Amino acid sequence: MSASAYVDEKRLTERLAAMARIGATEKGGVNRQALSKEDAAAQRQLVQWGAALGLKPSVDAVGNLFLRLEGADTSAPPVLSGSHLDSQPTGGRFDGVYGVLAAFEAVEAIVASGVKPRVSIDVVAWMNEEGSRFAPGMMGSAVFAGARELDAVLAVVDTDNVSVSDALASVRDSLRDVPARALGERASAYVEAHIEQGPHLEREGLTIGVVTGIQGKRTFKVRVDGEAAHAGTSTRAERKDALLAAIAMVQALADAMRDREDIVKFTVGRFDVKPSAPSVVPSSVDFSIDLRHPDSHVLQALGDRITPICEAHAGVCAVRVTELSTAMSLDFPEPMRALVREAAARLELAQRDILSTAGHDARYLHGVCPSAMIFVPSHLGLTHCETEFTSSSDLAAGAKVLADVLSRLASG
Ligand code: HGY
Ligand code: MN
Ligand code: MN
Repeated sequence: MSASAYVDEKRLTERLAAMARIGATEKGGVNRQALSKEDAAAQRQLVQWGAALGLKPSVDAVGNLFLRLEGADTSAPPVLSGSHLDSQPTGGRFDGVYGVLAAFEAVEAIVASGVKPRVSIDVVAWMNEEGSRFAPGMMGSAVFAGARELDAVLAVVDTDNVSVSDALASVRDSLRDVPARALGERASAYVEAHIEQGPHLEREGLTIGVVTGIQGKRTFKVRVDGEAAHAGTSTRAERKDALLAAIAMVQALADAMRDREDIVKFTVGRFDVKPSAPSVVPSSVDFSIDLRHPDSHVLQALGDRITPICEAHAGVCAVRVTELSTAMSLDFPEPMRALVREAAARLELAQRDILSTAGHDARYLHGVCPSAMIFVPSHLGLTHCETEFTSSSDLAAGAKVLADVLSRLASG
C-alpha cells in the first residue's frame, strides 16, 4: 500500500490540538510568536515526537529545526517538507503548524509503510515565518536559501529591543541536546502543505489546492519625525505633528494603491505613535507597509511610488522609508505541481490549481530546489485570526497527498 494509506487522521488531529495548547489564547487561537518561550516549547514538543519515531533532530545557526528520517543513501541531498511553528499574536491553530505536522505525519506514514526511502526526508520548522515580533518574516528560510545574511537577521530587534540573536540563544538553550547543523545544506526538493488562507477551495467544494505560485510582496517601514509639544500651549503654526503627517501619508498611499479590480493588497498593520500621551503632540510615528500583487511589474511600479508619496506629505516633519523585503511573484515548476495533482487524483480528491496570495517559506526554497505547495481549505477563508478552522478530514487529505508526493521524491 502507498504511504498515504498509513496517514492517521486521529493522530494528526491530536498533535495539532497539543500544539494549539502551546500559546493558546482565550478565544481559541494561538499567540506563539517567533523565538518566544511558546515557540521554544513547540519545538521541544516536536523534537520529543521525533525521538519516539527515531528521527534525528538538528538546528542550524538561524534557528531552523530539522527532524531527519534517514534514507538508504545518506550522502544524497534530502527532501525537505515543513512550514513554521510561529504564529501571529492572535493567530489561528493551523497556519504554519499544519504544514510542520502534516510533514511529520507523512514521514510517520512512510515509516509505517515499511518502505525505506532512497534519500533522507527532513521535517522542517522554519524560524520566524510570520514576522510579527521580528520584521521581516521568513527569516529562517531566507537565510537557509542564502537570500538574507545571517548577521543582519541576528541583529534585528523587537519592540522591546530584544535581538533575534539573544532570543535565539535562549531558545537554543532549551534545545541544548539537539545537535547543530550547517547553514543551507543542499536539498533535493521541498514540499509545503498549508491551509489556503482564502475562501476558494471551500466555496467550490474542493479538498486540495495545487499551488501554482506565490504573488509578489514588498515590505517597508516608515519613520516620521516631528517634535513633541504641549497640547495646550503650542500653536498649529509652531507644531511638527508626526501623527498628522503620518496620517496624510497613509491616506495618500491608500489612494494611490486603490485599483478598481481590487487585486492590489496594501496594508498598514503596525502604527506606533510616540510618546502616545494624550496631552503631547506626537514626536514620532513608525508604521509598516505590506504591499502585494501577482504582477511583478505592477508591484515594482507601485512600490517605487511609496517613498515619493511619503516625502510629498511630510510637511514640516522628516520621513525615512526603508524597504525591508522584496520578493517578486513566482511560479512553482510544472513537474512538481504535476506530482501534487497526480497524487490528489490517485486519492480521488477534488482539486484545482490555485495561486497563493499569502506568503510562505516555499518562496525561498523555490530559489534553491524544485518546490511545491499543497493547500487544504480554510473555513470561510478566515486566517491570521483566532477563528481559523480546517476540518480534520481535509487536514488528513492534505497529509495523504503529501505522504505520496514525498514517497515519490524520496525514492529518487
Ligand atoms: O503574510 C503572509 O502572507 C504569511 O501568512 N505570513
Ligand atoms: Mn503560514
Ligand atoms: Mn501566516
